[in-house]
Amino acid sequence: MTTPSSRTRTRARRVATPLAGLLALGAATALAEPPPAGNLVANPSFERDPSADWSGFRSTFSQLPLAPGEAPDGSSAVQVVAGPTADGLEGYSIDDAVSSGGTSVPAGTQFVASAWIRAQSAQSIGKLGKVWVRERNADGDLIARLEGEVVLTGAFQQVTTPVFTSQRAGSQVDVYVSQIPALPGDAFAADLVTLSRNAPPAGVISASDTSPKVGATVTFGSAQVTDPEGGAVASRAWDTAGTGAFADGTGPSVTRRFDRVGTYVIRLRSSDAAGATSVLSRTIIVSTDGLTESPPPSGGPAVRPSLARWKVGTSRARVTTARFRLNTAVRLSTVLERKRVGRAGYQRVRATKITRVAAGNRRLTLGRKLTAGRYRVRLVLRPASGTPRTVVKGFVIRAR
Ligand SMILES: [Ca+2]
Ligand SMILES: [Ca+2]
Repeated sequence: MTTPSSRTRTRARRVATPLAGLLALGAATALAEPPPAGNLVANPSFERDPSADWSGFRSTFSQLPLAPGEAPDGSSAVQVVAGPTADGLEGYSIDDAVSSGGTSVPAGTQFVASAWIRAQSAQSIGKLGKVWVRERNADGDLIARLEGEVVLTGAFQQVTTPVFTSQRAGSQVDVYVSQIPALPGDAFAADLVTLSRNAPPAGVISASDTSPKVGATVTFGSAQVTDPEGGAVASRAWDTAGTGAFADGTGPSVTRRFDRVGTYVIRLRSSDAAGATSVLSRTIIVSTDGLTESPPPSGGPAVRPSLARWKVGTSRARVTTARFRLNTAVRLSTVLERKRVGRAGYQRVRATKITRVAAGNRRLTLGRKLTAGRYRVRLVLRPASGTPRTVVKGFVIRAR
């Protein structure tokens, strides 16, 4: 059977003869409220030909002109007729032809959908009319969905979903209106379909020192973390200790002192007034000489390679290696430099060409039997998509 994730979208086809005279439907309806500000649905009220903006699932559909005052909004609705494969499980529906809610939606984004719906065939009365918010991945596979439902009568009724919160980053979110269960010959009419979105706070955590040395105290701020809808950020919780407990402060900024060399991830969980919640993070590398990573891109793509457990060490055989864990496959190149003794600047020791490196635990040989001195290694990480990143780390080879 066809699952919702693999729905075949059929182009709208004008029904040659509307279901005229099937029954005396169309009781007068109170006019709907105006569409909510920010309704994301194109052609939500079917005042123009729906074929460009809507597609059918096991159905055909057409614009339905209505008498003055009969349509909840304007002078037309849409008539959706069950096709031969409409059944009791998925019924039949009219779907937005493009994902109204977006094709790269952040996790934690809230959606509410609504529609006005009535039976348009005698045998549809008493069955369920539904409006859905649906989240799918980029391949179209279903992640989650949520419906509001009403028992169909001959009069338009408004049906609204509960608040749906998107589960994964990068999803596509759409809206559709269906009737379940269904048999061929069923029909419903719908009008004023709305989908509104409330995204969680987004932005960049600021750091008072992006290249801290051991012993530095760094202030992290949320001034650049704002709500996309323009509302206030209602709550904040910081995790500067890396415990995941978000128990390190609730103010606009926090401070942390770094007493050891290492890679630290600072997290900020923030919510808007409606409860849409995001977790943003910032990686800080603390070194002995203040060398550190390139700053995170402001508003850039989500995909960015990151390193964890980034260490440089020298074995007894005096092989100097860098060990780290990569969160994504990258093309990697390195440059090793040694500080000039008694002079400013560094001198290149060796460089590697670009190689493909898989995600996971990695170990790189930087050099063998390096002479004593102060070094730095620069890693340039280029993910398949997203922003390249440069990470620089200093280390010291002591005289034996
Ligand atoms: Ca309308
Ligand atoms: Ca918001």
